Amino acid sequence: MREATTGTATLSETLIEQEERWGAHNYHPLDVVCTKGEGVWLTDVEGRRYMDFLAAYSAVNQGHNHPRIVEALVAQARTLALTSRAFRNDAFPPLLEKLCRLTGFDKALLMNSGAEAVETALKAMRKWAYDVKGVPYPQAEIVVAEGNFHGRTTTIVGFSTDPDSTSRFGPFTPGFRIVPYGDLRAVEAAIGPSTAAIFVEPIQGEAGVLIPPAGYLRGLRDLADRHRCLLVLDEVQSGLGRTGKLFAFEHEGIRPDGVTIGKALSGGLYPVSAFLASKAVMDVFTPGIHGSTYGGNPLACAVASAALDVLVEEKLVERAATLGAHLEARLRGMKTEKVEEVRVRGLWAGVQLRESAGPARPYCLALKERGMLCKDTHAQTIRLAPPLVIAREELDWAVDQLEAVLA
Ligand code: IF1
Repeated sequence: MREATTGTATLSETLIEQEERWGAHNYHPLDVVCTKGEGVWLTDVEGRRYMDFLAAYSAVNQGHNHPRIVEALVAQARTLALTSRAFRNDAFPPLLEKLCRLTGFDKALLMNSGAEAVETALKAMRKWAYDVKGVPYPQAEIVVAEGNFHGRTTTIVGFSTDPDSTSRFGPFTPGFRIVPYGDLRAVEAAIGPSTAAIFVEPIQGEAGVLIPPAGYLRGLRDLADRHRCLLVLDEVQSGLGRTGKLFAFEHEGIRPDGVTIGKALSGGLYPVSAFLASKAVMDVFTPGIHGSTYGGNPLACAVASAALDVLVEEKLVERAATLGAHLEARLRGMKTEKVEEVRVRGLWAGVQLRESAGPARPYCLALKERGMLCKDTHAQTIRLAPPLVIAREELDWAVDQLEAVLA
């Protein structure tokens, strides 16, 4: 419940105070209290408009409150929202087919959050190792990368190397081998007879939009094939158009055995995630061994179906490629002494500041004052990820703002 504004406090201040008083302090958000979203724009409770350059970490690739996805959500909510998987529903089968045909994977398993899709993938990798590869139980190992971000469950944070994620949440799940990101030799050295899979992000998001050396994914594919283990990629953030391809792995012309997606699968309207895989991998799941009350519910399926239609029909993947090239050229052309490195893939960029420029957060605060919202990561990187529906002029305006605060 919103309390009445008291004294001279603004509505924003009142709401922030209420949140701090009653909520857990597990975030440190920018102090902008949003109340409305449309396309690339967010409006706060004071009526100020901001261009959204985070896009809810790529969940709103299709733009905020895309009318077509909203329509699908409302229509389905009026009809049938949830059955659980104890019964079948008529929105689920068509979504499965659409998803598999679009992505080229044999089978899909629907969950809700990205972390749940990752947990599903981890279970699949391990069970495949026992059932198909013949690894002695329970010795399966999964090779993962330093600097990874795959979600917040206790198993997932257990193989994180970020002290914030792991801090005092142990004891952790065993069976993970952590190797430096981008280093094929380290991966090969970590592979043994009990290796179930290699599991990485094709581009590391939280680590600061880190793009691995050319040939890395192709090398991982090759290692997985030679050592008879799976290659599974986490495309929860990089997938569904962000990098200028439907999947980031397409940049190296490879196909993994499985992939996790989430975020933009619903265009930001509802939590929907999935694990997509080859039949050989997905067949390790048998009735009763994995699931979720909300996974594959009609509302989620209707929303995801519309979100995929928007992605395809509005050619958002192609758009990310074209505008991404423009973004890269503009970022590289910025007149500033403060930038150490610019990393761009599609409409996804990490602008890494020099040590001397200080932390990224004050620059994000300055951008907020100029009407542009983005988020720092790893202290010295400004991360840019606008909705893929952004117009070229809007993109130019945003880079102008960035250039101004970095001048
Ligand atoms: C938060 C980061 C982004 C992800 C990949 C799985 C998940 C994520 C590659 C889990 C989630 C989020 C969650 C969000 C912050 C965020 C994030 F900075 F922490 F790394 F996007 F860059 N795989 N990423 O990036 O998906 O369970 O959250 O649906 O506040 O934790 P989820």
